[in-house]
Amino acid sequence: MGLAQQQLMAELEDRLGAGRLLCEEEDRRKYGRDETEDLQFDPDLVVLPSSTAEVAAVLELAARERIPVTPRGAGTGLSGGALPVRGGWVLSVERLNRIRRLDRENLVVEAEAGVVLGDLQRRLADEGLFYPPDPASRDSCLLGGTIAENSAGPRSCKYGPTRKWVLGLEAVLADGRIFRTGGDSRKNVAGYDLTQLLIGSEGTLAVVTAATLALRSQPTVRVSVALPFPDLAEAAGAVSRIFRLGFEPAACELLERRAIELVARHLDVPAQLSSCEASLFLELDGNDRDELLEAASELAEALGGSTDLEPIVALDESDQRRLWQIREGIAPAIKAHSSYKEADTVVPRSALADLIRAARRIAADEHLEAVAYGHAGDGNLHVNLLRGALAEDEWATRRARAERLLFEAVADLGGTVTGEHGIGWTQREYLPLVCGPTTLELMAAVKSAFDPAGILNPGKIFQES
Ligand code: LAC
Ligand code: ZN
Repeated sequence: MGLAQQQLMAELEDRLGAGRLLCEEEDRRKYGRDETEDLQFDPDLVVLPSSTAEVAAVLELAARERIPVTPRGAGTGLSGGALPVRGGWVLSVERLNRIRRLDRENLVVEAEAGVVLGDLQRRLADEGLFYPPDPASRDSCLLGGTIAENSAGPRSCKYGPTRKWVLGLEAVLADGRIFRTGGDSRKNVAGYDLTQLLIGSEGTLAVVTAATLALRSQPTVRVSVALPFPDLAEAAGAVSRIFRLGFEPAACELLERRAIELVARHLDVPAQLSSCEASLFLELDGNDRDELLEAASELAEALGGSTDLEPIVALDESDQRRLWQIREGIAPAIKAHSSYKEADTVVPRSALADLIRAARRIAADEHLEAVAYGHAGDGNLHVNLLRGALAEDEWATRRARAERLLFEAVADLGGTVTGEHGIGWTQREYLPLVCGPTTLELMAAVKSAFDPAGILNPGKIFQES
């Protein structure tokens, strides 16, 4: 380490106190990766501030020295958003982990960016309160990361993604200035909506240090239904019908046969699900058990009419958990099975069957396997391209070709190139498929209004930064 670097570390330590800087190789490696395939970019230094003022102090110093800063939650992201691709510092918000205030009367909570999402949700559920965003990583991901990525999961079908639940933010600009957006109000049209602009901005505009969230009361009853289909296109086609018929499921997920086969290597899967071509997993929620049971059987009747495969209706909490563990087990099962590349595709619901056909054709042309599953109610399928036995260079070429063709097909179907995982580092080349040059210019202008020196999470979203 050079003298200048040592002086800078001393200055940082002076501002934050001892034990807040990690520079050992092991730590730098740990903070140099996330859950995105096999990428690794080691930072020069990891900084662990524990308050908004300390985040501001870190950014002030970084700005003065023009050091790139990559904000980080728990590193559960799937598009490389938290990777320090230009080196510099990783700023982890893990120590900003306080729930600052719970306003039970107005159903609002203010929590810091480093609170584990699942911990917050359980704490709220103990009081009958519900904060719906449910990414699969909820037991490890941090609130700040979910805001940066506008995370979502199965229940966004009824409740929408993170952005629907954030009323206000506290954040720090790249130059160290602290600012607030929004507030506790459920309606707010006072000026541009910077809260919504920051949500999903992937840590490129500011470091979010705390958020004010809207809550609602917990539904008291949930029913889960798994519907097996003899044909994948038929399952996909059923999705838009569910909504046209007036059902409002909390979750509506599609799992194709291969996805279930891979999970079945790790978990028990009921026979009718492992023997069918595709399944829809639905969750209905509300406060009236009889009403929900009736809706569940109407749904099964309306959608499963053409097949004699028995639907599974789960009422018991443990039976429901078992079903949803199958769904949540897919991503880890794919990861355990093969190198893969995940495309976070979104299309209008009515085009889901076309999307699946296109994915299969494109993958087959490149001798790859495509496995699709995900949030069908939102038109959002995770299409995983699997490497299988291909050699490294062949895999790289074929994968890249297939991925581009897949996203072109998605754009042609009126969809988009990511529904919840973000553009981050890995998806940059596809953004122009769904944003015209003027839109991209506006986005770049927003970036430079917030961060004119370009030190905050550089290399992300835009291809040429
Ligand atoms: C899921 C993650 C991969 O839906 O988004 O399982
Ligand atoms: Zn997902």
